[in-house]
Amino acid sequence: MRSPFLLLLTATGLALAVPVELLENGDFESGVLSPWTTNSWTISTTEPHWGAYCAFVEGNYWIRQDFTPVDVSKVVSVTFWHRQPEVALFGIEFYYGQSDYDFDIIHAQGPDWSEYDATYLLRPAGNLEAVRIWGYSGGGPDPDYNYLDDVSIMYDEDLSLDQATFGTIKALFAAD
Ligand SMILES: [Ca+2]
Repeated sequence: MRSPFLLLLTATGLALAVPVELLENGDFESGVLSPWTTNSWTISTTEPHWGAYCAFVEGNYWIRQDFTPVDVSKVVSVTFWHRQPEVALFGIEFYYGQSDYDFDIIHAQGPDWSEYDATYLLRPAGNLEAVRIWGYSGGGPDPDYNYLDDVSIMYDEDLSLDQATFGTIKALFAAD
């Protein structure tokens, strides 16, 4: 679906800004965790959201990916798929420096795979350099299982956050 639209934009001679994926192996389809780092998560083949692999942990442990720092105002989306059978909560952290980070709690949406959009948790300014996602412990009598798949951070060096909305598309059509 993407190609015809991009070709159309190219044909009109407009500047072409294509968001790029900042994370590597966000779908875990390499079959190993690298370049993710962790203190307990493992690769799992149990009902991944997509493909053959996802990441899994039991308990309150983290999985993290570092990348070359980018202007956070040009990050257009942070999304991931998460499955937590016990439907409790989990944590997410965004790093803007080695020890400069924000921690937020996200409540699980349901026992099955759910897509989460964490874009709203980003700061308006700064250099984003890592994301870290936590499991949890407690919350009920069942095992504290967490599954993670299809983690994505999209970055567009040509667009600011407010421009990188559907308003940009509308403006393009209005220009005709
Ligand atoms: Ca996968």
